[in-house]
Amino acid sequence: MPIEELIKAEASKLGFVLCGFSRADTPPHYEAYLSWIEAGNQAGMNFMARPNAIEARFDPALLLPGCRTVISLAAAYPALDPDLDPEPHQGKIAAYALLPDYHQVLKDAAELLAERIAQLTDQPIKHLVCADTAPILEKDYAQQAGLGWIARNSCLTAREVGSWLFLCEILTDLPLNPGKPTTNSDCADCRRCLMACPTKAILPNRTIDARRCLSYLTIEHRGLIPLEFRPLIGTRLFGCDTCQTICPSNQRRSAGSPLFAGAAVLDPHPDLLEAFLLREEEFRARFQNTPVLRAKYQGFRRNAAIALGNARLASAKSALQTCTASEPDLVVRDAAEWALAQY
Ligand code: B12
Ligand code: SF4
Ligand code: SF4
Repeated sequence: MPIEELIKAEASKLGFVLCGFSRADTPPHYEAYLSWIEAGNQAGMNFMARPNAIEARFDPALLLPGCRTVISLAAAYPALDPDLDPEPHQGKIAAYALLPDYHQVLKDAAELLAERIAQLTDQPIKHLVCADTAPILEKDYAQQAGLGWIARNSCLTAREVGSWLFLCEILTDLPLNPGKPTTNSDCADCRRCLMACPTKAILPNRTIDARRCLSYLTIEHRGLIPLEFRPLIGTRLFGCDTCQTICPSNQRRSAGSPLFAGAAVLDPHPDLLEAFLLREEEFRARFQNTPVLRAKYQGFRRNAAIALGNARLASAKSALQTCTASEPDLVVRDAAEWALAQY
């Protein structure tokens, strides 16, 4: 059996649902990334625009000297049950964040795969694992390797599993035969994600204006959220799944990769008032080792206050009033003041 097939079989045994190979060349849509940065679409994510990150995305050999192949891997996470609508007093956490932190889970599995590749080839290989941890255009390489297409909602989408996927790569000096890039997309004339996006953050070239995206605003953005977006946040506490939930490619519900089998799963719809009242140590304990920590305590409570304002929960009014009177954190206090003004 060719080495590429053996590697795919090992990847599948380790719990990856997709695996493919591309040459470590400049990714085909590198220019689109440069224009994206030039237009400021990265918002406050300065790590997307640092000069060394811009260079590394052009040439993976700057991340791994001698790099010849990018092995793209994908693991699936379970989508939320679309019939399970939250109650008015409940918030929403995006599906990807309900599991143990994918950065570590995928990295560990990819390191094991690299070890097995070295055994298969009977030679030490130089390698670097990237699991949303390095300046590399992950979706572009995945599409080049034939894992799926970049859909209009900007997500890498595969026929078998839709877009509820995490991506990761092994950069290696091993020369492997590249796969066939995915050239077709199932989007055709569909525009559902464009219509469903509450803030119209999806750009015509399948990229996202992070300044408008609720995923960015509730996860990455530090400080006050601009007023125009606050009503559109609805009851989202962390992340946004709207442009994926609406997508016809996602209508088959996958159970997720074996990589996450048996893992503890967070409640996707926590009680909003309880979330708002969490103390810092409770926040850390509840979301320990999950992506939710990325919002930090301040961001999470800011989001919870805005969600309470949008839900106009009578039971939360006094907690919001107490917050406006005595909360030392200006960002949280501002969100609580805004929330009270919505009643
Ligand atoms: C920055 C970032 C964000 C930002 C910006 C989103 C974005 N799409 O750029 C924010 C915080 C908003 C975000 C949100 C989310 N993210 Co994010 N994010 C990233 C990150 C770190 C970089 C993405 C990037 O480089 N953006 C810059 C733009 C220019 O590049 P691009 O998005 O790859 O866009 C390419 C295409 O548009 C293509 N292109 C350009 N023109 C054209 C034209 C055609 C016809 C075609 C086909 C393609 C094409 O070229 C571009 C360059 O490669 C990646 C990890 C990584 N290192 O890649 C994860 C990543 C994209 N995120 C991921 C996830 C899970 C999410 C969320 C679903 C989380 C959530 N539920 O809230 C949302 C989805 C939002 C969305 N609709 O994209 C996954 C996506 C997996 C998948 N199936 O695609 C990734 C790959 C992380 C991972 N390793 O699993 N994210
Ligand atoms: S909703 Fe329609 S246009 Fe948007 S990504 Fe899915 S198939 Fe493509
Ligand atoms: S994640 Fe939400 S806000 Fe961002 S592009 Fe998709 S639907 Fe729009």
